[in-house]
Amino acid sequence: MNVNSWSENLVIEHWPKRDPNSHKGNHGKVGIIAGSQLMPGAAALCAGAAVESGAGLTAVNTVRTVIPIVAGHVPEATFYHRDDDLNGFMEGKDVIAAGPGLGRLSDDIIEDLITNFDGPLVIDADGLYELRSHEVIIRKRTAPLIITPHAGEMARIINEDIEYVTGNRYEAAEKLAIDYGIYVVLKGPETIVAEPNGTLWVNHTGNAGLAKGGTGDVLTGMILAFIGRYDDIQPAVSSAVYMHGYAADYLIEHGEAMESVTASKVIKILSSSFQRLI
Ligand code: B4P
Ligand code: MG
Repeated sequence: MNVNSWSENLVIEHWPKRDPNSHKGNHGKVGIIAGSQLMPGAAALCAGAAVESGAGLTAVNTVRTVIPIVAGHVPEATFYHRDDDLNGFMEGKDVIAAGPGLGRLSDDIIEDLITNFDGPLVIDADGLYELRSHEVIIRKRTAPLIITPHAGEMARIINEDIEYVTGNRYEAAEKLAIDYGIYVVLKGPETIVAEPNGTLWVNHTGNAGLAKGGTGDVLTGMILAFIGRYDDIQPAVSSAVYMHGYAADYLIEHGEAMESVTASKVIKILSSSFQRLI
């Protein structure tokens, strides 16, 4: 098994410097399909993390009543109604993430994206719920697909129990990545990024303060923004995972109790985390 560590040096080496002559179109036009009546925060956290991670243009597709809530947190974002034609939302996007707080009745959206969106697609959270039923269209897809399950979500996708996943993390991530031809980000302490060819990258930043609702939505927004800014998928995904954990570690260094780490605080400290590392 080919397991490598994604290190601080690799993050710095691959960091995409902002060209002084660049404009917003050069830094990724990213789309987020997230949030629902009872989970508006997932969309706000995901979009806030994308903006704070340097995305050039961030568009959010969510339900009508959630738009003012997300806009109140992320005024930089633009919005699309969930009921509107999905093709219009896909148009012009460099990368799309779907799933946080989406609710489990939105699987037609996931199917449509896997089939018709021709850029990198990140699927998380509720978007993963029926993933196994899409294996045929996933294998047919040629553009990159990145999935970000925690152990519980992974267990459902591969039809095993959670104990199997936690006891066989590397094997499970590698097998699914090769089988479906996708990138698998298996979250948890020491998050693993598996490439479609089976190469594994393990992350060593982060702490148990991240074991709290909403931090996964932040990671999805970061992965989305990083993919929009990098040339290659794996360095983007591994660096986003690294910086997400690094930011949580930085909170602890700044005197935050692990109990009081929140997803919103991770977003707030991203800027000084980037500043310190890069
Ligand atoms: P969900 O409703 O799916 O939880 P969530 O919204 O996905 O939370 P969030 O998006 O914030 O966190 P995520 O794990 O994605 O939970 C539904 C059910 O699934 C619950 O009943 C829950 O008990 C169960 N469940 C959830 N996670 C499980 C798990 N790992 N194993 C078994 N059952 C589980 O993202 C969290 C982020 O924090 C990731 O980046 C992760 O790597 C990081 N993180 C979490 N714990 C960490 C730790 N100890 N050290 C370092 N990093 C950690
Ligand atoms: Mg999650």
